[in-house]
Amino acid sequence: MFSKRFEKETFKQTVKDNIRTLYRKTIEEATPQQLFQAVSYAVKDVIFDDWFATQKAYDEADAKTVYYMSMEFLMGRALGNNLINMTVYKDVKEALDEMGIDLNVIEDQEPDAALGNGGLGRLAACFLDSLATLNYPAYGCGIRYRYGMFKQKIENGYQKEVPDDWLREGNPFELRREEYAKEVRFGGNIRFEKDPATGKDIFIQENYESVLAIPYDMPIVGYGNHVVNTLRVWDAKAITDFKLDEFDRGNYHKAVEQENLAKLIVDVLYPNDNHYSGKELRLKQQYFFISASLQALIAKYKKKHDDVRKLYEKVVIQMNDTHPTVAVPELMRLLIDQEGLNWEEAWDVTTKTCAYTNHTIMAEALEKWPIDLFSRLLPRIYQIVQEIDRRFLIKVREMYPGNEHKVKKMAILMDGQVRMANMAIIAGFSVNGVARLHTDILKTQQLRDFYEMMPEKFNNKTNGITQRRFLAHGNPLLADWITDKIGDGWITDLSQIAKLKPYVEDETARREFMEIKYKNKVRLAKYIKEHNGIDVDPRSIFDVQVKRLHEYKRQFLNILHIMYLYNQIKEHPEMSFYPRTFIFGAKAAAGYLRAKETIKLINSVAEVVNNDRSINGKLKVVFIEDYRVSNAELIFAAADVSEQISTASKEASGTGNMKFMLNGAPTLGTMDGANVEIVQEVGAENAFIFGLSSEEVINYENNGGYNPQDIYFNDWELKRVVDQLMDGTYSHGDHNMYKNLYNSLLNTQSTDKADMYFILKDFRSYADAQKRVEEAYRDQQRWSRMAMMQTACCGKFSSDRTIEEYVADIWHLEKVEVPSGQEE
Ligand code: Z15
Repeated sequence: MFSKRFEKETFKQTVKDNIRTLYRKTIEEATPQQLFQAVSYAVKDVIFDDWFATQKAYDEADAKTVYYMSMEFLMGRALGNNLINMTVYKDVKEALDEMGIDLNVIEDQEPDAALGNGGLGRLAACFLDSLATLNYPAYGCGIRYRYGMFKQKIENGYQKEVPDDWLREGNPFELRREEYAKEVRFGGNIRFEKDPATGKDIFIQENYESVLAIPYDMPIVGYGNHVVNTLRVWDAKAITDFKLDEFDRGNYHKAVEQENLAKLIVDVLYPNDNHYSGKELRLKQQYFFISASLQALIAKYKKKHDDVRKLYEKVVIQMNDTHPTVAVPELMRLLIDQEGLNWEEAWDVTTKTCAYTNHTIMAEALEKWPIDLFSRLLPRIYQIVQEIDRRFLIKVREMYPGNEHKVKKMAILMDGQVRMANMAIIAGFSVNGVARLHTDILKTQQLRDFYEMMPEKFNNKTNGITQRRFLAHGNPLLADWITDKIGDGWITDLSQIAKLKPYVEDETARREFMEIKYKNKVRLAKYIKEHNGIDVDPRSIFDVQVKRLHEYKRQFLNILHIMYLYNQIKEHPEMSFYPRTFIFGAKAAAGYLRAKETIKLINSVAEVVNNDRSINGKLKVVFIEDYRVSNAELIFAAADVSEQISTASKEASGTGNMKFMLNGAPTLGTMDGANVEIVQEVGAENAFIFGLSSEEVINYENNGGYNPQDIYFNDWELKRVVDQLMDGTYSHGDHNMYKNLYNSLLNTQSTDKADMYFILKDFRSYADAQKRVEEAYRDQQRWSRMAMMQTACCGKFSSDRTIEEYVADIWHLEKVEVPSGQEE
């Protein structure tokens, strides 16, 4: 039905038939959710044909495959994106229109697949989209969490977490593959024997608990190329095949325990972004999906190949941060204990197969498992880690004789902990950072010793985003306009978007561009009215900060500045001030006190400011509830200003910054992460840069910080804002509501360093940059040039470019052409 030409009438009939067979209803009687299911099943049918054709083509080509191992895949919704990539979105929209069905309403019925926290998980999702679009054989491997990222409710200004029951209505875009189930074992003890025949050591795990891992496959549709790759997420089920004897209490208890273990393992995504929590269950999750994925990949390899010593010729494993690093010793275990390789052979395979991406320099994100926990849960894996460590330290001592300082810093096992990053670097053949600045900081600071010992492993892969979801789907008005001007090549080759540059000097084009922005602001204003009950004026500047709530991202700086502006407007009502709408969206990890207090502060400032009639609507503050991929698409399209204000050196890359740029919003930001490269592409005159540089920050940090009191007592306007945290202005007179935030700045109670994130230090510089934003916006000709330049210069930031770099430097894959799976 979608084959050569979209067959509208067939499609309409299929939807009708689906409604009838699934629900015994007519189109008119069906609920929107039922229509979503019916439409999805019609689409799924076509996808599945291409899916099997793709796997067949890969099989025949015997192509090398990348396995992207990740605890997170922040996919968002599938239906609209699949239609875009199948290049039938408009046809389907039209067909449904004729049936009196609004595709947008249908899309809104789909829950987001929120199997991730933030940037790291969304990056994985963008990579899968690009891999499929670029014809590369790839699997995403992860966990099918029963509950994904929590839903955020705002009650009385506070965040409340509600479980995300995303599978409640069933997921039309998944396929359960019971036939590929794998057993995964935990705990117990290792018995050591010598094989009497061969004299080889054998290791037998005893008294363990085990679960059965069941894969669910989700199709990843490439753009217009009939490629459908696979995201394989594992569910857990108890193994119940041993005989349950009613007199055998041991067995019974074990059965119940395994039942519980299975349920618990895949129950919920840990809601921490950039923070390690050290929970045993989290390590179980990691080992669970890694062991299952590796068993499956080896089994698949062995179907066509008999020498597992050459696994690396057909398989490459990318470890998305340290979370999947247990892949290193697990691959060693499978190769040695199951496949009969000796240590040297197994190490050769493992170190030619595994590569590692680092996503942060934040110390609190580093995974360091307590050895007692690690060895109890994974006894055989621990033995292997010990041996990897032992052999590595021999090399270190060879290279740096007498330098025990190096040993201490580089060992995997140290001070009772297993340091996962060290293992990933030692075993990986590639170590990459995610933006130029980030990689440079890794080489010269965080990972300096490793870089000096093995410089050839280190490389940079600046992140990217998919223009298919964040422009073609999220901003259809702009997408059509661009295609009108330069053709649709940008959809699969974003470098072509530079062809817009000449239009920057075309006044009509600029007006059209700004009219589209305005329409998108109206669309967002409507969403805000419906979901937050707040009226915002689409003619005001939409100044947006959407991302996870974290101290280093400095939402606190943003809201303090809003408090400062409010004081100014109140004090100088005659002062000219361009109306501004500050928009926030952010989830805080459930146990992160300061982050939660920041959300409350934003909402309290919003309440005061939005209800103060004396300021004539000059200032509005909106906190968008439950920020997630689906509403992000609306938000980026409507933004005027992109807030990227992390403390320099802390944001490894950022990817939201690129989504704003793509949609024509200039960056107001620090020289951090990929902001640096954005400024390079768009020109310093088209960005609003402020604050300490990363060198300055690192310098202060190496010298014990700075003294915020010096600023506090010398800047009375800023002091007044800080004092307002404690004087009840934004708390109905409660003097304690923001005490944790207040203390974090001035360190009157806190155990941390005062103002660790340089908020007071950067405040004036930020306020100045905000002034420059206002000046620029007042000049609508200048602003429209600047806005268009963002879109015209964002070519570098496609995840297609990023993936091509991974392929060229790390993965070495070949493209496979796939015929349509539909009979023509
Ligand atoms: C996460 O979202 C990121 C890094 C992490 O180590 C963890 Cl645990 C979660 C983010 C970075 O903070 C962000 O700067 C980067 O753009 C993103 O990963 C993708 O690389």
